[in-house]
Amino acid sequence: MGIVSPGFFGRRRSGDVKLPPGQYLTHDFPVLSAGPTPRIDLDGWQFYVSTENGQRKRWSWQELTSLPSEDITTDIHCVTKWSKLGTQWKGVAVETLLAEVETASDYVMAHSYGGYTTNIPLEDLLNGQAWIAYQYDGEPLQPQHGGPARLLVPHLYFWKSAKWVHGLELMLADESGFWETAGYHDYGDPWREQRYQGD
Ligand SMILES: Nc1nc2c(c(=O)[nH]1)N[C@H]1C(S)=C(S)[C@@H](COP(=O)(O)O)O[C@H]1N2
Ligand SMILES: [Mo]
Repeated sequence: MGIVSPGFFGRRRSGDVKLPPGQYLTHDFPVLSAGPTPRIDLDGWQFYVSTENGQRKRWSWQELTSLPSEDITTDIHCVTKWSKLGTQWKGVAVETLLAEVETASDYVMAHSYGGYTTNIPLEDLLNGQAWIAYQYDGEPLQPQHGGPARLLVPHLYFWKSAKWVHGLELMLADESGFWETAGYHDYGDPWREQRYQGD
């Protein structure tokens, strides 16, 4: 018999759930919004990616939802300490959208309808780590949770998952978004408990 018993790692049994430090488990789906829920009609809805050259690529609702989509099952972690396991989403991988633009940028500002912003390193949006999600639990994403579509970046604290996402601005230098300017951590890795600046 080896030193490590097979099956010891990678299991998810109740009572054996691994949460990031300081987090607790919730089964409901809290709503956290810094302002009112914007109502965006799908005919006027648009998603864009802008580059440091002033290039701007745009997708209508019809165009975005016609792109290849992925089903995502993932845990989410809010900086206010709730975590929710095994949430189910459908959306378009950010790399699918970024494949259509040329950029030398390493940083991204996500912009939401309503004015919310949050910054994320570009590499954290690639390689199956981030989506423009438009379904939750098999249903259209509800307005209070960011519908019609939100950014989903589940490996970072959930404030990085901009609801009512409107576009991604590619930037040569890092800049702070809404909560980052207010003292939240620039990066926000829940496993390193990067809640606030200096963590
Ligand atoms: N546009 C926008 N996106 C946002 C927020 C917000 O206030 N406005 N709050 C963030 C925070 S702090 C969290 S925890 C999650 C909450 O998402 P939920 O309301 O679907 O749980 O959305 C994030 N995205
Ligand atoms: Mo949050």
